[in-house]
Amino acid sequence: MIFDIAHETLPREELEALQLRRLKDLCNRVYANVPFYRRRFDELGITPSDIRSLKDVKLLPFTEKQDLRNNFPYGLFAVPPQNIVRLHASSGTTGKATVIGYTRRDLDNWADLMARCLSMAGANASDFVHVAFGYGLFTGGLGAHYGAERLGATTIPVSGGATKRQVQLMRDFGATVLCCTPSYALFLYDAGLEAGIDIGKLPLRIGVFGAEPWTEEMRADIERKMRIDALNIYGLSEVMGPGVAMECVEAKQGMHIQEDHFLAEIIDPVTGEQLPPGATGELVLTTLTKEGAPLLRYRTRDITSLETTPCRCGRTFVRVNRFSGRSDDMLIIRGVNVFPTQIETILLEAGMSPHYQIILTREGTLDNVEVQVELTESMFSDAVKDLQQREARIQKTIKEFLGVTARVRLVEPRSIQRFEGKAQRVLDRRQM
Ligand code: DLL
Repeated sequence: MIFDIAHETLPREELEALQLRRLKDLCNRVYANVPFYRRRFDELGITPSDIRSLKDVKLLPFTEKQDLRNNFPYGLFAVPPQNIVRLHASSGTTGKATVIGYTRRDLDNWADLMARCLSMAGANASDFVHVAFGYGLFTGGLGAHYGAERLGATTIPVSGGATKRQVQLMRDFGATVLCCTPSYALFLYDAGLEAGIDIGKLPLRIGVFGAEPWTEEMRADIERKMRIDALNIYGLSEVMGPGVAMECVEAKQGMHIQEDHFLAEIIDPVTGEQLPPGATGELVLTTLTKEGAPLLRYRTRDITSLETTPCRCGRTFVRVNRFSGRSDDMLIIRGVNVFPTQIETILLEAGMSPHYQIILTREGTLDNVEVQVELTESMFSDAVKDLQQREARIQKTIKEFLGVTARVRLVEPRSIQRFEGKAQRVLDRRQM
């Protein structure tokens, strides 16, 4: 079923007319209300009235994660505080996270868009939706939650953690839709088997999985083990949260971008030039309808291409293909975003040497992180007990500030390889 047939099947011409109307309105709003954007427009010598066609989007300035950090916390909001009814933030709590504010209308649109996504996956009002994305500042849990409610489904707000209990709840409550990261889905499956519950034999029929990269092979594995349709969902906190794009169950070939709310471009990540249809590059998104924290040409850093051929599901929205990577060094560890520099900051604040390496491995279905850091000469002579305490302290700080459990290992001075050029801080040995 198509949840919002009027919008999701709009003929291209009408869709583009709607996008242009919304883009013009957006430019007027940010020019009038966000000094940051007004300055950018002025610097580029443009005004909102220069946007006459969708092609003119090229004239507009990009927005980057750093711009949100520089304007932390509320500098890019376009409405007064009394109109903001919710905040979310991306991980990275060492002071400068990225903070997003939603008006009532933003939340309403988000719920609609997530309801569309669940419906694209084949869910309906009779479903029992088990939401195992984290609830909190992360957008996954609450995003899926309000979408499931909007769809009219029975929503089960479980959040993450307590894995064995989750499987029991899935069995007892008769979950038919599971929302979580793909790696967690596999973890749930294994935990179920250990507890004597085979998820493949439960009524579960749909998985809505995202927030981290995964592969076609992983999809096949999940679908075979759990006997479900496993669909890919995309989003990012800065742009809204989950629901920016979603795969349809009919084709399972790329995620439809909700183009009536988001204008998508693919650019060359080095030159910033727009690339022709079908080319691979960085996805750039403009939030056409957001009121609280609208963004012009947000650089997602996600590398992909757009698929414009008609889809058999009947939706007219273009699709993004599976992401092949990122154009920055952000790591996604069990669905949590981490920049190596955040770990570095913690190490340095703990008085450690600046020589460290982050090693990622995959044990079974889950990511493991080890942070190796060199002791300074003076620490090297410390008692073993002191060193262990130091390791434990750093581990705790990483968990507290970044939300990931890392194993910290202090190693001998000068034992980590030195590099002549750019240091290779991350060894990603995960094989997906
Ligand atoms: O991960 C929002 C989300 C929640 C999406 C639940 C889907 C489901 P952030 O924490 O801001 O937001 O991380 C956004 O995660 O730029 C991508 O690099 C990555 N990502 C999200 N979905 C996918 C996906 C949420 N389906 C960043 N495939 C994005 C690959 C994904 N990468």
